[in-house]
Amino acid sequence: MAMYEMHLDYLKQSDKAVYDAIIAEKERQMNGIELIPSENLVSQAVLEAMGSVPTNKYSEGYPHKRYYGGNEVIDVIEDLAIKRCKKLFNAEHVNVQPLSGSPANMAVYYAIMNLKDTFMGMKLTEGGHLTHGHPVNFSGKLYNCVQYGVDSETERLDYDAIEKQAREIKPKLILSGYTAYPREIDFKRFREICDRVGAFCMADIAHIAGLCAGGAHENPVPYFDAVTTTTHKTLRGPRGAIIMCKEEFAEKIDKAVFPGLQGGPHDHTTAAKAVCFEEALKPSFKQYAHQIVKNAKALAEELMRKGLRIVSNGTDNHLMLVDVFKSKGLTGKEAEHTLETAGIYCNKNTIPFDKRTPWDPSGIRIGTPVLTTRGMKESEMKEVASFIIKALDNHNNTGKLEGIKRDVKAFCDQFPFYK
Ligand code: DSN
Repeated sequence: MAMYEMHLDYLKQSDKAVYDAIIAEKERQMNGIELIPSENLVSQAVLEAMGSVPTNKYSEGYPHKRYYGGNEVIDVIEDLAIKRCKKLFNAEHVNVQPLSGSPANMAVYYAIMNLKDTFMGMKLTEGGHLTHGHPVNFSGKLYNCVQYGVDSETERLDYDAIEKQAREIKPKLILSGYTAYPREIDFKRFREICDRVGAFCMADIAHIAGLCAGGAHENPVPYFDAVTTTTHKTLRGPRGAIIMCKEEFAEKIDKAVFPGLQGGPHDHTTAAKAVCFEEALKPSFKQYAHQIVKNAKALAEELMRKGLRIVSNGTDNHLMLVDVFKSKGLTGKEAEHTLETAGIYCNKNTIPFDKRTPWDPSGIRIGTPVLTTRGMKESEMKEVASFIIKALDNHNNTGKLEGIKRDVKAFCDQFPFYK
């Protein structure tokens, strides 16, 4: 199992307050069961690339066509990132400059749609993201977003209903890919729907990019018009994003990223993205991707066996939604706080057709990327499920929760990662 050292010697001497806070955060990450499905632990190589001198450079433009001098080495870095990413996802064109997921989505909308154009995205409360057309977000304010959701019985996507809606609405763009949807997405069906209604076919695969790259889920990149993803979730790279698209949309999308929406790219992050893509091309990444799914299935099965209701009765990917309100009479906020007191980290989350509010919903969202990166397998998922149940059952007993936190630390100590 990987075991990485933190090189913070100079920081320790020069700024003890920040050093102490970083070490405390490392300890928190190492001592707890991290179940937030959008988080991960990056390799030392990614960490080192992030903390390196390309952070000093300005390089507006694209490789070999920059608005600043002195970019010959930055060009090498960005070319490497692009080449590796194309290979990893079998992409025709890649832009590695988006600073994060929201700007990446914004760039594609900006390139493809005019203001007030209609597009379709998933409701936030049923698994979509704010940038998928929520009314408080730019995507819902600048464009006319007609949202789709899941079926009320199955809590899964109903592709026929989505097609019917698309035929009526005739959107300019249809977005698939989600942040809290536990089932495999039928990307081929989305492509068909887009072709039938003449819509631009886009996916935001931020959550499942590592599963797509590792062969555990279908990779839509070769046949979608554009696919965005953050690089720091299951893909296990630095915080940032990329856009992959068909060659015919490359110029428009590149222009939307720069100069349309961003200035200088973060070249140290580009270097770390290149490192992440190379890591993801290794055979061990395939094993990791498949193990994430095996672990999530094992965790969901064990939690259901112990009486928790899991939305859609399980998972096909790295995450699941637990209906803690129905199962345990706790709100999502109470469950998140209870688990945190026991050293188990998750996030409160709405479940489909939630009658409660997003600030204090009925569910929690949990997932297995971090635990898988730490080397845990199906048998450990049973122990994780036991910790979760024990904590929820002792939600009003702080002494018990603190005891569980000590046991959680002893459990996590068996899977060291950063020294
Ligand atoms: N905030 C991310 C998540 O947790 O899913 C989405 O961007």
